[in-house]
Amino acid sequence: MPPLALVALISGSGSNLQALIDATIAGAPFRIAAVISNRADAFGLERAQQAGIATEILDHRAFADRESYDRALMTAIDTHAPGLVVLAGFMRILGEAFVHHYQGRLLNIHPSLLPRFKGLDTHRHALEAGVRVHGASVHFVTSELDGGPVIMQGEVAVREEETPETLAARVLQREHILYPLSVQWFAEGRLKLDEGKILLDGQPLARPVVFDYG
Ligand code: NHR
Ligand code: GAR
Repeated sequence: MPPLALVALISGSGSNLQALIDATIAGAPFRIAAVISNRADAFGLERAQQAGIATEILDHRAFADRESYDRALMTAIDTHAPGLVVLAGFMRILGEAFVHHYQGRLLNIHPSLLPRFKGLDTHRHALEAGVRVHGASVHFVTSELDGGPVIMQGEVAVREEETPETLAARVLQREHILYPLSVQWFAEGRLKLDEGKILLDGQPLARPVVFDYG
């Protein structure tokens, strides 16, 4: 079986992209066909070029509305005929038509233990809420923002004198384990979305697979 082709969407540093690149170098059963960024200055573009991966910049500001941006993004992605699209620190909300087009083959990694702390600035919100445990989640994307079914989570214990920055750094380390593993399971055909529910190895997933910090 040829390895699964995926397209990664990024906006920034691309450290999650790097974790995926490193997994492919280590023999994971997928390949990154292209990296698309909505920002020309995203460092992840350099990571991709370094790895010999095709890159494209698609600046949302050049489009009249969200629908036309989403359409251009779909066209750019589908050139590569990917079996999976991953959001890797991608910062633009995607519309209904986009999400529907990639239904069951669109993943996101979000820096919180969903359903808590959807949206942006999650580490600050987690500290303000006084939680003892924080983390990251990999989920299938649906049109409900950060609301799609969760596959996998990695927990991080919140320490004394934590700042959003120190917390973000430790959550990011967990992300770099979670995302390549989720993509590997998908590539192996172990992970599927079936009528809005996750199947792992053909069985409904009652709750996310959690990697705790203990
Ligand atoms: N699209 C859909 N339909 N569903 C999801 O679950 C999505 C999505 C697009 C991106 C990532 C998400 C995250 O992990 C994601 C999940 C951006 C925003 C946002 O508010 C919110 C959540 C996420 C990504 N973006 C602003 C917007 O107007 C722009 C913010 C900026 O550019 O800095 O699109 O957290
Ligand atoms: C990661 O923490 C990712 O979960 C988060 O941004 C960071 C990107 O880091 N994503 C979002 O907040 C999406 N709204 P990276 O560019 O180094 O992978």
